[in-house]
Amino acid sequence: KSVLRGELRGEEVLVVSNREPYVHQRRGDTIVVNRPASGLVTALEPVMRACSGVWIAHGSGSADRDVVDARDHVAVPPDNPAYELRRIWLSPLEEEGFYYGFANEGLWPLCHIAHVRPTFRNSDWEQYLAVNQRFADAVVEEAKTNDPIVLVQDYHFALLPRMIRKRLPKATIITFWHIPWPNPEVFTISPWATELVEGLLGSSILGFHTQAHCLNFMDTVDRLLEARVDRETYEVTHDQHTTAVRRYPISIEWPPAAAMTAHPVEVCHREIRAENNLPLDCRLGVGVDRLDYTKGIIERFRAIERLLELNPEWIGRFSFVQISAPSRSRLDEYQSYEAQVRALATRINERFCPSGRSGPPPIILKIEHHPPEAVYRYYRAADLCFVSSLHDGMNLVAKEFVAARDDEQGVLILSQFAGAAREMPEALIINPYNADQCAAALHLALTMPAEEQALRMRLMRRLISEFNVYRWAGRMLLDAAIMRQRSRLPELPL
Ligand code: GDG
Repeated sequence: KSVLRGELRGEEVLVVSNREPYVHQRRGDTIVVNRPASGLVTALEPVMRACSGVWIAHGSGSADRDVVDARDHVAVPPDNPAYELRRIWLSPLEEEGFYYGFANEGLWPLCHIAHVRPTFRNSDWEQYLAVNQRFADAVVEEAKTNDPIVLVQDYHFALLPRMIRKRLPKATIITFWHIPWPNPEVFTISPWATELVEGLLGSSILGFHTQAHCLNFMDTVDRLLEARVDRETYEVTHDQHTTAVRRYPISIEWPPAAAMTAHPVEVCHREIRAENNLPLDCRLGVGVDRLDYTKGIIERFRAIERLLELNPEWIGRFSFVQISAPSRSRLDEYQSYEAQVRALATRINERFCPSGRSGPPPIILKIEHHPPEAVYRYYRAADLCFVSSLHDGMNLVAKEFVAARDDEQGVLILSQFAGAAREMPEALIINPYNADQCAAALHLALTMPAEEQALRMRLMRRLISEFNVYRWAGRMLLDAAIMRQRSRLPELPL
């Protein structure tokens, strides 16, 4: 944290993200402030606290301004204001086209290999363009200097870097793409592939979670544009501007906030089983995801079914709690995914725990938002955590489970298709499409000796303690600071 403060001293920092770090809701005459559960907010909040800049975000509840506190500028955090939140209110048409349409029906499936076809509509593109322009206007309005550091977050704002660059040519623009970047064959499916890539190349630094995503991006540029792509220095020069393409694997807060580990592991173990009507000796697995088709929840349940087929000794002795926060539920694809998840859980439970027969069901499905402390109680109560993403930029749940286990027990089963698998090979790495392999991993996890669990857990905890979220933000800002210092050097008369 102190490194961050040092690098940021005297610099103006602006953050742009779709989601706001605090949601202000009206309850009668009072205003209740909530912090949404989001890895991105956790990662950037310390940066903003350190530099007292401005965070520009889409005001949640745009559609219903009566229930939100509709001020454009608010000082946050509410208890100890350190920076300013500037909210952009989107009309229903803008929200539909920009957020639901282009970002989440177009770019999200385009960038994830999850076999859901992306939908690209002209009307969505127009809103995406217009909303990116509105955010660019807001950045220019909020900037007090002509060379601020601007941190642009995610696939909602691919066009923003270039728009800002045109109006603030001296700005240092760091863009972080939180989701995977696919290969050029896939990316060029988008009718606006060239515009998107040109937009991103307005950045000074463009960050991804993995080296593979950096390389895919550079290959895409090579395919689409007249640009110089240097695969040794990871730099792309286009239109006389150079963008450094860098890997910055995101992480989580370390140590976790005290409230997350306030309940001793034994207490969590006992209470969570009691709350779910499970016997004290019932083995427990946990999954935590937004209810999203990229997370492989169906494949996870099939693996549990396969475990019970292959190792029937676990029937009635193992339960899996799936916590799923509803997400993007206005979209058909998400509604139908939820229906499939519910139907599969019911079928598996009926098969192994028919109604009338007592005993723990194989799957306990909780489709509702849980406060982060409640999620951590499950992490601490479980024997294993199962992350089965079909494709995932990083996956913070895997890291949170490890951070939660200060008792050095518990087994992480982790998809080879999540960025996190590159950093934590000590997890049981699986292919979520291979039900038999996943079932074998579940059995292995349930029978793993305590010493081996501790050995694996210690290695993963060491990684996260060192490469925590402050390091993620700090490394990006340090690279930006070096870039700025270099650009201020006088030109040599040679
Ligand atoms: C994108 C990329 C990348 C989930 N359900 C509940 C809940 N969560 C919390 C988890 C975790 C966060 O949401 C999810 O983070 P992930 O990283 O797993 O996934 P995405 O939301 O898809 O995030 C991803 C990330 O950006 C950061 O760059 O890692 O690859 O797709 O913190 O705990 N939290 C609460 N209740 C829930 O029901 N409180």
